[in-house]
Amino acid sequence: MFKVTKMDTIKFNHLLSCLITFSVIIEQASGQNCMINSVLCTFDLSDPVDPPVFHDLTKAEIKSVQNYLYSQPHLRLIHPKHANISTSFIFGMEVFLPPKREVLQYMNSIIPIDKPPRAALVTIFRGDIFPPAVEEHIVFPLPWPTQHRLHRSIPYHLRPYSTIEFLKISDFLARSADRVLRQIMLEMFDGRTIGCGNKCLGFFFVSAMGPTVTKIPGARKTWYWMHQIVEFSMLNPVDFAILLNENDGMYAIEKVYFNNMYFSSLNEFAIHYQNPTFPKIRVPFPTDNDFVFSRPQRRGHLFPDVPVSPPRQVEPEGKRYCVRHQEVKYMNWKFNFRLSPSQGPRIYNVRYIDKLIVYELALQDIAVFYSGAEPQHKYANFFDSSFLIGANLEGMVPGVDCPTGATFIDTHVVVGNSIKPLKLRNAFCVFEQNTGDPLRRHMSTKYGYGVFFEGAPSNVLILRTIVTISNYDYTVDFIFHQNGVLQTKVVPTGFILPSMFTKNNWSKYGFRLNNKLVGNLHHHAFNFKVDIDINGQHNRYETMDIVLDETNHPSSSDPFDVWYQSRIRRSVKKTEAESLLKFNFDQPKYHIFYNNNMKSPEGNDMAYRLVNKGMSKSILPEGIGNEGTGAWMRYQLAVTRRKETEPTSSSVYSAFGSYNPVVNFKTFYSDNENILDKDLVAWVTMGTHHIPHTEDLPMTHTPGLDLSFFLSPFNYFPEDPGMGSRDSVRIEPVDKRNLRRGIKVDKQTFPEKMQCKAPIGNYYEHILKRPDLIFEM
Ligand SMILES: *[C@@H]1O[C@H](CO)[C@@H](O)[C@H](O)[C@H]1NC(C)=O
Ligand SMILES: *[C@@H]1O[C@H](CO)[C@@H](O)[C@H](O)[C@H]1NC(C)=O
Ligand SMILES: [Cu+2]
Repeated sequence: MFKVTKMDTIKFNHLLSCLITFSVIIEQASGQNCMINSVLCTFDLSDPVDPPVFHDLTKAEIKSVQNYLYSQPHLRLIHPKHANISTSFIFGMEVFLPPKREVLQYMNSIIPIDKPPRAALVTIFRGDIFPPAVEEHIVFPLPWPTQHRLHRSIPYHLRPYSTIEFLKISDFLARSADRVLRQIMLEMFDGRTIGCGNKCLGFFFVSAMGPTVTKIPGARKTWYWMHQIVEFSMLNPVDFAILLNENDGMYAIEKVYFNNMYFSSLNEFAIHYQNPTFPKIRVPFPTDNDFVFSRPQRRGHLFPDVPVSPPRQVEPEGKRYCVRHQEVKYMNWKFNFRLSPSQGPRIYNVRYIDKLIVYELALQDIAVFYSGAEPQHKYANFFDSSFLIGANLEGMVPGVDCPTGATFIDTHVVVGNSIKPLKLRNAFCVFEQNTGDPLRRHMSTKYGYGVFFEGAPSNVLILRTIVTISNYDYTVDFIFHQNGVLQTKVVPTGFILPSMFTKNNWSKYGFRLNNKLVGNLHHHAFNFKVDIDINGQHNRYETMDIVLDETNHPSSSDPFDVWYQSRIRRSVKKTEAESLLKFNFDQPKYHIFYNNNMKSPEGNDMAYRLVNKGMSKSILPEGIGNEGTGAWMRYQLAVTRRKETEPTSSSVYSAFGSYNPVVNFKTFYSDNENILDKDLVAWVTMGTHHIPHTEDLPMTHTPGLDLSFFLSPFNYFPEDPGMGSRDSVRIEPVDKRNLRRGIKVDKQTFPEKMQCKAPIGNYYEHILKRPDLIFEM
């Protein structure tokens, strides 16, 4: 069907002015392409003039918020180009949603009423005031704001990382190291931090040392760790790190770490280095060529024997879903989605056959807690929202990250040292996919059972983002199944963060991966907010405990003989404390949510069940170090009463922790409120412990690492709503008693009659012409 007609090779300059050859196969097909758009509804991926309630800030809204704020003299805002940490500048902004009550009123009103006004939550760094602070302001109404009010003010030492500060810090570190250690770095690490040509050494942020770690109120210190800058830098560390005190924008080196030794300054390190007994090490600079182990590139035993194209999905009669202003319709499903620049993807107003199931399903934070012998790993407790999960989206590549024919959606954010709203290209993709599995099937060939085959293929709609936080990439999928099941799935990939092999006590923390690396043990954890609304907002959370049942044994001659089986013991949770789940294998149970006033004709509670198939256990003691900042990691499920004042379980202020975190999830449940027949939120935590192994080099592959939780109807429908799928197939004899009269096939769709060509992606052509569409130059 496809012919390789042209092998096109171009070259372009890449960061650090190394030349990279980029080869691409451009496909061309003859004949008519299949329909690209939906046959069922219309697509509109443009920025709307009148955005729906859940829509991200549009480019026009961002600009008008900026114009409004820059005209407020008391904010003393400085253009980000000229800003520094001692001035006032806009760090970021996102849509500030109206209260749920107002949104529901608007959505449920029979007569049309005004849409609740839109507002923006703007984060402003106020280095210009005393004491300095991070201020969050609500700016409203959009699109033409006339007012703003202070939402909260956060101590400046808890501020998240900003490009403006990072640039200054890397410059400070590079200059300091070059001034004192130029010769030493050349000798040991074969490179320089300044004027380095193609042998550059760079510092990467690793471990935040806030008040909870240092036990010093107001502390803001960070370990920066030296790497050889070669593809991929994180796999080329040297065992050298600097602890920087960065509390008030006056940067000071507090400690220097090298090879299991600590020094109080670069000078002290330099003096010790001159001692003939100093344990010098030599790490040659890797040549940046095809043979560098850390460069991910096709190699090894190639397969298949010759290049043959892989299978590809086609949509023979066009798309069966549509996307319009961040709203998706697919089969019986309907939902809105958006990207929080700080916390990442979220979906809202999820409905099945028009009935609300979930008001909000939102990623809250991604944490990675490392272990190691050296300070870089020992204290590396990452809360990725402090790096801005959403604003870090790097865009997805059709044909690899999502199918070629997927619908790609851009969004706009305000970041770093630019005033122009940044377009995040291919931030989301939406596609329908045939998973290749049956959604259901049964084959009955014997007369005694009835003779038939009935089955339906599993076709699902997926809304996907892939967030890249430094070395790791996380695929976040919301998967809509035809039978009313909603799956949320996270899959890690990307690079591990290993340490350099030294004579240190490393073996407790990982395995030696090659002559220079040890892969450090770490724990990935993901938290999601699930604002479940089953038949309204008055919901119960109940567990159905599977417990031992002792019954009598009628067929036994001994009247005291006992027969064991299992039984269901229903346990309605009345308080938040009762809802906290620490998974126990000895206590199997279902977790269900329902409205107690809505019974099915059979008298059952019409419920949805939450199934967490991605559980892991955090073994850290509670409340010590950074654990307390991520209190959500303690439970695989916690159910709390929904409050407008508890919108998220984490915040961009988590990195430096605090004795009193800005958002402390513990306070969500420790007030132990009544949760009986209330508007409930389920906080779901998934995770995985990762012991890196040699096959994590050069990159971590995805199979087996996927973590999912499901929301499944449970006595909610009278029977499986998936029976309505027109994708199903039934085969049966014309006459059940006489096969010779033939069989009949009941089928409504005929993809096998497809005459058209699958749509061809033109992504590679685009980026060949416009390299800036994919890389930051
Ligand atoms: C920060 O910027 C302000 C205004 O441009 C300037 O007056 C000040 O000297 C700068 N401070 C630092 C530490 O660079
Ligand atoms: C290894 O650990 C032991 C005990 O924890 C310590 O005494 C020893 O100095 C360590 N060795 C190195 C090389 O760090
Ligand atoms: Cu990992």
